[in-house]
Amino acid sequence: MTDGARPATRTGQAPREVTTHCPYCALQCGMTLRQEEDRISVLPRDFPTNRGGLCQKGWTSAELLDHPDRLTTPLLRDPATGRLQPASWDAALDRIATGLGEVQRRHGRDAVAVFGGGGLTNEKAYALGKFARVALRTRHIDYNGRFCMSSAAAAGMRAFGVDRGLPFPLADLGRADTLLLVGANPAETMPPLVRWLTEQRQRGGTLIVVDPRATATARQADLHLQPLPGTDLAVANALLHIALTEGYVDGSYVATRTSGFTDVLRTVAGWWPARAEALSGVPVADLEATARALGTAERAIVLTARGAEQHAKGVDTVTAFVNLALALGLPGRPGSGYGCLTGQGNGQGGREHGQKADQLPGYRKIDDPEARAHVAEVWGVPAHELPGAGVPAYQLLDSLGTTHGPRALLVFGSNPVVSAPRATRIESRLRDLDLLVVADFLLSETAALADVVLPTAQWAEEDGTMTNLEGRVLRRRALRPPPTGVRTDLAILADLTTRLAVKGRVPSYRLVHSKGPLLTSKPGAAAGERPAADPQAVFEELRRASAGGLADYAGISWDRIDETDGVFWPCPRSDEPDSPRLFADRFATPDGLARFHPVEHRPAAEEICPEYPLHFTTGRVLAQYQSGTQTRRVAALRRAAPEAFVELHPDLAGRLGVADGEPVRVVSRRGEFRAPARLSPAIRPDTVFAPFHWAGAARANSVTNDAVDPISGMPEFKICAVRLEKAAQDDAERSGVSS
Ligand SMILES: Nc1nc2c(c(=O)[nH]1)N[C@H]1C(S)=C(S)[C@@H](COP(=O)(O)OP(=O)(O)OC[C@H]3O[C@@H](n4cnc5c(=O)[nH]c(N)nc54)[C@H](O)[C@@H]3O)O[C@H]1N2
Ligand SMILES: Nc1nc2c(c(=O)[nH]1)N[C@H]1C(S)=C(S)[C@@H](COP(=O)(O)OP(=O)(O)OC[C@H]3O[C@@H](n4cnc5c(=O)[nH]c(N)nc54)[C@H](O)[C@@H]3O)O[C@H]1N2
Ligand code: SF4
Ligand SMILES: [Mo]
Repeated sequence: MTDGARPATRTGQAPREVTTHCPYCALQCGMTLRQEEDRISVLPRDFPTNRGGLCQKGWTSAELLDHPDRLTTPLLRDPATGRLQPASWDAALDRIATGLGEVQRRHGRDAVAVFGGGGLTNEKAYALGKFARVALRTRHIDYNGRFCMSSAAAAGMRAFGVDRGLPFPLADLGRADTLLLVGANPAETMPPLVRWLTEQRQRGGTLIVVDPRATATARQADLHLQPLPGTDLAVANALLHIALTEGYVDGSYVATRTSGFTDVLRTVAGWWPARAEALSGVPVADLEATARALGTAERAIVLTARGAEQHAKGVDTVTAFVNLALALGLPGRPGSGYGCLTGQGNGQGGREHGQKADQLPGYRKIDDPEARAHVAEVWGVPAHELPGAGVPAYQLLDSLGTTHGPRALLVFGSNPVVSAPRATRIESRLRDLDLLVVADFLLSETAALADVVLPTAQWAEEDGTMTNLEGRVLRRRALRPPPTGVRTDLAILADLTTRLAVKGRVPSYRLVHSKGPLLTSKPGAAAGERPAADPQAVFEELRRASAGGLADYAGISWDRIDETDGVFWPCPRSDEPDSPRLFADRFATPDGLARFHPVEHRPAAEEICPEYPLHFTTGRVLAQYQSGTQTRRVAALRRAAPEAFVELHPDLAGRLGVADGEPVRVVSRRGEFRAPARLSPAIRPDTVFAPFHWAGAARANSVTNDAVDPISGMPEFKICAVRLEKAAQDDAERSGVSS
């Protein structure tokens, strides 16, 4: 094994205490990490978003650093036994370079694909996109952000010309007179954010939550609308209908700051409140109260999250809420606006720097000749050699190993075996690959299928930047170097590029370029001499690549971030202020006007029927994170949320003869999973809910639908048709309890 595991950032003694941010969600709570002897502790830190608050995941985040399950050596699948065996870095990198070379020689460049994650730092997201396009020269790169943010991103782009989750600082929530949360459960998904909701209500504001379940968030609301999953679009159109008839529309704002309102008038005219009530189950009186609370407020904010977005009509649903916000004159008005609650740690930055199939750094479009020329210049390659657009995540995963799809895949920062929709199918696609490479610090369910597993550094072991849900660029700081045998993702990309070059896959001019660090240093350079593995050097290149783009980071430096509480993009110049609030004077569209788009309700991709008579929806619990690879291994979190469950209403349970805690089987056209029933009056009686954090027989994604939004490619995680059976029953008896 070489000792090149050390990242270039490892200079001198690692600090004993660093100010940094939580590794998990997009709130990116400020924390201090302290190392005393062998003990690493997490201390809360006063930061503008969390004000000293942390959730249980944040408090326990350091536990994984020295966890016994931690990967500390590469693993290679032994062809004789079929088992993963420890191997040297040289052997692992050689196996990958040879394998990628073979696949590309036989099937062409696009036969290799890259899958990234919204948890990667900006530097890694950028390097990964560049690695795909410059070193592998494949068009196939996409990432798990498609599952997360893409519908709100697409809706924001088409309405405002830019996609920044919150176009205002989070603290604005605390001062809103009316706050509408649609399909968001921050009490579990971003607990420290609740302080802003509490402040809002203490100031006399009105909180309205739209969720099919009376969640911990909805229980704090003044008004809870409990629609059937998948009917938010109709609810939004009805709210705009009421706003029109009751005179809440801001005519002068609509006239001077927007275009396209007349087309929207036509569609919402048909959405009289009783029609929306019949479809969604939300009483007319509640719709009217909501429209009134928004329409009469001085400061009103509308926020969406995954409940509204993870649908095959997610873009149109978000657009309907954006239309409502625009008609009321909210975006750009001080203290008001529309925003989306970004989810993953770097969900925002991860979607700006080139991990998306159709995108280049700075949120540039890969099919835009000017964008290509700019980025090619920074990268030192001819623009015509940059590949074109690939395909969105689900389409990519579903094509793997097939006659028309990639035959090799590299995964950085995602666990699709648990988190992809219709996961049984995706798992089998992954098994069909000629070569699966996974970089992770734990053996995730996806890594367990890999031919090569590369042990990578954790968040506290490398520097970098993250962009939080407000578009605020933050510094993540290393407390200590990675353990022996472990390399950072950037070092892995640099080392892989070198191997590819040695194997003759990458012409050397791409490797050594005078304009700054490319992916690696010269082939054969001494271990540790990897400018491309230095995150700050990568950030400097990212600044140049993003300059002039929508997400312009050119004026942001690590020093500037250090001197402030983070820097909001766009920030084109280092000597000018950043942009905490957008849209005060104009939108990012060519004419500066926000655009209305008429949108119509349509049914879910899969509707209930006698065989599958229940609506199934999915989401999160406080103590587990995403595919659970990390949090299922933390003792305190396992105690708090030990296993999957199926939430159902006592009336439904009564009809099915299911008792609380009894194991049930949830069955859809695509598969089934099992978990104990959890009876709760908080859910609609026609709907069943399960969290998606567990694997194997308890994997909720074995049943979810893989229908995707036609614009964003986001899967319909939030609704499909299922039936429920007692799991104890014999297969032969199954059908009896299904309605
Ligand atoms: N504890 C924890 N926190 C997390 C995460 C985690 O895994 N665990 N993940 C992070 C990430 S990546 C993300 S994206 C965010 C997600 O944050 P949220 O969007 O808050 O989380 P979800 O639980 O997926 O969905 C929110 C709510 O949508 C509701 N819902 C389901 N179907 C519908 C529908 O059709 N309409 C409406 N209006 N609501 C519906 C669900 O009942 C659920 O309460 O959380 C982040 N924070
Ligand atoms: N049914 C259902 N399914 C869903 C959702 C839902 O609401 N319902 N939500 C979707 C959403 S919003 C999301 S965001 C996805 C998330 O689902 P995934 O994409 O699976 O996300 P994670 O579980 O965070 O996976 C991250 C993996 O990368 C590793 N990792 C973490 N940081 C790094 C790093 O810096 N480098 C490397 N190399 N590895 C790292 C972790 O150990 C973990 O194994 O799930 C989606 N799936
Ligand atoms: S809310 Fe999110 S960022 Fe804050 S401590 Fe919890 S997981 Fe970490
Ligand atoms: Mo997400």
